[in-house]
Amino acid sequence: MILLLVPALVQPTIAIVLRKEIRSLSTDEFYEWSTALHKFRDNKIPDFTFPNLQTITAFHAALTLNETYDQAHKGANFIPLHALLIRAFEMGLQYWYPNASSIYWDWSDDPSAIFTPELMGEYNESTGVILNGAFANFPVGYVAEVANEDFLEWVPESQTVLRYESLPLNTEIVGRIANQAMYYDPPATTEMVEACGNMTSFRDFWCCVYYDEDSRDSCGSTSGASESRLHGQVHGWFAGYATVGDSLVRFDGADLATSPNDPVFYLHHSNVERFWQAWAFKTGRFMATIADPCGGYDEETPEGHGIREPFYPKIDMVDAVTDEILPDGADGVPDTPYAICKAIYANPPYVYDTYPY
Ligand SMILES: [Cu+2]
Repeated sequence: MILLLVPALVQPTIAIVLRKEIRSLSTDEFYEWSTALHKFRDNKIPDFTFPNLQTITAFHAALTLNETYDQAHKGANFIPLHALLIRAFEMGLQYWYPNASSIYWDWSDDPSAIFTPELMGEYNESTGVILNGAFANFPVGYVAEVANEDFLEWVPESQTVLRYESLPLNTEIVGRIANQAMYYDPPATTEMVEACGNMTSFRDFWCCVYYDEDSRDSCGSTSGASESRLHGQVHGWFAGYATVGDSLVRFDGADLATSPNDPVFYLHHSNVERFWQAWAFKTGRFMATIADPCGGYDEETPEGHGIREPFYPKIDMVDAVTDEILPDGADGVPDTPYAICKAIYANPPYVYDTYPY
């Protein structure tokens, strides 16, 4: 007992979070995680950049629907930006339940197996309504309504669009119709996941994760390229479509604007982050330099995705998620992919229970 206390007295220790696969949680652990998620949705955390779940959704939407470019997808920024979002989510949950973490969903292993009453819930296969479990009839805030919240004061309205009039972007209650083979390929196999682990630069790694094999040559192009079974297809696979009138509408989990409304978003992106950390431990950190802490970041990445290009909207986001691990924060340093790679490679605040390579 004394031995355990001594290190804490000598120097403040940094708690490194262990992220586990959703199916390895005990019943109590899943209960605590899902309860924390509900609290994060329903309450405001004082003095935290992302005081509730909807703020993460709105921030993701602001980056994605930026009038000039999608700063969250289709470019190298995709990996660090989503890493940051799930870290923010994790810290939000920890406010309500200190042992919570950004657990992940290893969809390369029997992906349907999490849609059970004990975990993410069964769903009605024609309406998408979640029938049971912790997220049955899980209501979420409209992004358009979230835009009225105080936290978005830093969004200059003239430049950021939170929803397009022509697209029905928001689903009031999260729903899903997983396994729609007619629209989406199933999630990647372990072999496909492992292939990305062999990439020798950050650029090749993110291109492998984001694009379908046939489209990787056009990595970074904003049109005409199809997305991979490691990310985009997985969103569509678990969320699916709803029929509204004569048209098919994406459920939140597959909608670029509102995907973080669906708790499965965080499970999926934590899995993607697990790939990144595995790649970083195997390759990235050995290639990292002061100028390029990501380890081979794409010089020719699309506009909005440069390694030192600040996120827009500009908030002190990196500080918000790194203050805990870097007591001085990164004050004065713009929020960029550079800042995230530097913070997370140098001193990762989380690790995973298993890695794919
Ligand atoms: Cu996204």
